[in-house]
Amino acid sequence: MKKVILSVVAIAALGLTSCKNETKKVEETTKTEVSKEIAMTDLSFGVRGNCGMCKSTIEKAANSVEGVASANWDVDKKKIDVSFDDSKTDAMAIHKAIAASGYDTEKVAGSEEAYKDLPGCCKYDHEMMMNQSGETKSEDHSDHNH
Ligand SMILES: [Cu+2]
Repeated sequence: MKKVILSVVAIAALGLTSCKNETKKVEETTKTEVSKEIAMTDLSFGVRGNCGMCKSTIEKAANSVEGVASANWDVDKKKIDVSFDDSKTDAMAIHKAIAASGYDTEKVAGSEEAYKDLPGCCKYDHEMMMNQSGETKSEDHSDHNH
C-alpha cells in the first residue's frame, strides 16, 4: 500500500486586495429645493391702552388672526409690532381684531361693547396719543421755558 503523503501546501494567501478603487463619483444632482419660506410682513401701528392687561388683550386679539406670527404691544409707545404672513391676512384684519377686543387702533375705533367690559384700569382715554416716542410725556406745557 502506497503511503500517500499528502502534503498540505499552505498557500499563503496573496494580498489580493485590490487597491484600485475605481468607484466613480456619483455626481450629485443639485436639487433645487423649493423652500417654502414664508415672507413675513412686519407692521407697526398705534393702539391705545394703559397697562399690562391691555397688552395681553391686544396681543391676544392680534395673535388670534390667522397668519399672525407675532405681536408685541408697547405700553409706553402705544404701538404694536406685528409680524404676519400676508398671503393669509392683511393689516386691516389685524386692526379689526384689535378693535373688536375694545381697543382703538390708528385705523379702527375700538368696539364700545368690548370697551365697557374692560377692567377699570384698562379703560384708556380715547384721546390718548398713539405712536409715542416712549418717553414719558407729561402734560403739554405751552408756556415751557427754555
Ligand atoms: Cu389695561
